[in-house]
Amino acid sequence: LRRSAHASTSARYNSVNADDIAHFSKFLPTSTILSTLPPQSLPSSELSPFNDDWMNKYHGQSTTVVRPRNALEVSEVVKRCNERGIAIVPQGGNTGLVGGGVPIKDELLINLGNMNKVRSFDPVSGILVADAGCVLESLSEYLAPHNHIMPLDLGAKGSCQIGGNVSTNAGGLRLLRYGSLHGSVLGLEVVLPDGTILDQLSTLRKDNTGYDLKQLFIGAEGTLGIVTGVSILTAPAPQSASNVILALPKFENVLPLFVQAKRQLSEILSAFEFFDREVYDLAIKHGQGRALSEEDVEGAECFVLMETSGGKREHDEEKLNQLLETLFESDKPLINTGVLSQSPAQFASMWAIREGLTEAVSKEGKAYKYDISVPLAKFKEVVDTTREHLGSKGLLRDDAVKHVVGYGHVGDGNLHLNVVAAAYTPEIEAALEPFVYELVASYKGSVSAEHGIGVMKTHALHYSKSNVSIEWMKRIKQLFDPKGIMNPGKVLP
Ligand code: FAD
Ligand code: 2HG
Ligand code: ZN
Repeated sequence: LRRSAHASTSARYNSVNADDIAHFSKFLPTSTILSTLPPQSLPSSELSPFNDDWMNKYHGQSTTVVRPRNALEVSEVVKRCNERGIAIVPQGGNTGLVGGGVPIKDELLINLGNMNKVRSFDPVSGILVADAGCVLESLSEYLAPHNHIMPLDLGAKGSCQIGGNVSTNAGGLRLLRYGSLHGSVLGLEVVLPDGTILDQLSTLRKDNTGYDLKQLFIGAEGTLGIVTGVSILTAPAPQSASNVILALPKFENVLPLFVQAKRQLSEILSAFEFFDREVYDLAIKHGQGRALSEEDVEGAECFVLMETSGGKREHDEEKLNQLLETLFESDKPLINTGVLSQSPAQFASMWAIREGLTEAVSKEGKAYKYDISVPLAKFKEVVDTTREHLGSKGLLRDDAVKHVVGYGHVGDGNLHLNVVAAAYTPEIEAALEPFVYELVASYKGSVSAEHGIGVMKTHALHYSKSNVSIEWMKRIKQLFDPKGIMNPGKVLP
């Protein structure tokens, strides 16, 4: 069904041709155009890093990638596409996990990687204005000497771009502390589908002058325009930070532990991440972080990585130690063991386990990823029910489904259910969908907590959005992009 929808969509668009390349060459240096078309005639393998997604699950067939250096160049490219009816895929670091950043067919890829300059930073307000193509980690490095940090962090930080983060409304590991990008993004510069540059690059904390248009582009996944600049409120760097990995005998203890941690740590709790035993074992098997000792993992059904960050080391350590004492001294301890980081290297290594789960899963096999919001109490039930369901279909075999694992952001109610298979097959997909989406809907959850809809979940949008909501989303799309050239086949069914 999805394939035929794509086919009929793509029939509406024109392919990039030699005249288009000649036109782009008038204002783009040759080095910023990559094409399999003449005069360059590159082998298609040179475009694979742009055509294939991070999981190697979705594959486009673009002939051409352009890498403009500023918003004016983006605007000129988009104007041409609008005139000629050429479909566009905006692309950041290509780390997305729902196939939104790669073409479905031969759309023109506009990659933002050459737009990588910080435009301004105000150390008093902490407001940073940067090109959309700045890599998240490079922005963190830029801020470090100014004693500030980005309000978001994720395992893909070394490749993902701030424009991609905004366009997916990425959540990640700091959302518990700093909230969503809908709050921290103060302004955007966007090239609209007709090439107009919408300058909303405000650096104001407060601005109630009518509709807040920028919010529409946060999480729009490139379907309404191309984000070229981002104004974002960064946070003062914490003066002290610690982390601890707690090993739990059973999942049921995660929630009381979370309640206790919030009560005792209050404002210094900055992350509360969960991963089950099976995915921890995969992380260690595939070299993500240093293994905990045998005693520390013995009898553990799952783990919680907790981080504190605050303004005074003695105060923060005292609070964390008190919490650990309470946990160990209780009559019915919620945890088996706790490993408290003792050095910056150990702090980093413990985060590396959590941040490396996605990579570990990918090294183990082909992952079907379900990034869902469900009530915290249901995290384990969702993983177990899915595993049982696959078992009942006879699919729990080494040559089919190898693992069913769960990890995620407890503080945000966001579970990452990962089904790790030997290969992507229609049989496994049919067993998982709509099964998982129906399960999520039965808990009144969301089928996409933070990764977006992309191409993967257009058919599942209705599990989390009413018909009326989808109708108004379509009207908004039509208003901004009447020709439907901006990332077609993504987000909307
Ligand atoms: P891309 O993958 O290039 O694009 C993603 C979408 O945004 C596409 O629809 C694309 O068309 C659009 N887009 C990109 N740039 C622009 C732009 N400038 N203007 C308009 N549209 C644009 N996600 C989370 O939310 N939390 C996590 O903790 C997290 N961890 C991850 C860990 C790993 C190891 C990996 C591989 C991925 C992870 N992700 C996570 C998913 C992904 O990194 C995020 O969605 C990220 O925000 C995507 O940024 P990107 O620059 O790579 O965007
Ligand atoms: C994370 O939290 C990311 O690590 C990726 O959102 C989740 O691998 C996944 O499914
Ligand atoms: Zn996540």
